[in-house]
Amino acid sequence: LQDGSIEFEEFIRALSITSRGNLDEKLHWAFRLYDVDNDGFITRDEMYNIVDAIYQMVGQQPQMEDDNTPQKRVDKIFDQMDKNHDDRLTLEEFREGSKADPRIVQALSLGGD
Ligand SMILES: [Ca+2]
Ligand SMILES: [Ca+2]
Repeated sequence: LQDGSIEFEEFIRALSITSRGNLDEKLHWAFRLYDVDNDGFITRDEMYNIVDAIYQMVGQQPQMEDDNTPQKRVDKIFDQMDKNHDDRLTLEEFREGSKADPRIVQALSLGGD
């Protein structure tokens, strides 16, 4: 049984795929990556798993400053993206939210071509 986390290699492969294509394609890939159980919604837990994995992958230790922990980052992303406040993101919310704020794209490690 999966615990909601994904294999590290699978994650790297997915990220390298997202490094190609236009932003729409990247966002679609990212959405599917974050939607671990494939139910069409990204929950806070699902996003936290990925953001936490990114932190570990880049060797970045969570800082003592509140804004820079994976949990705070996820909360911030949800505050901005989850327009109807149901604690889950649709592809539409994810896509619109990402386009509205380039810093989110960066936070999701999709930017920086
Ligand atoms: Ca899901
Ligand atoms: Ca929502």
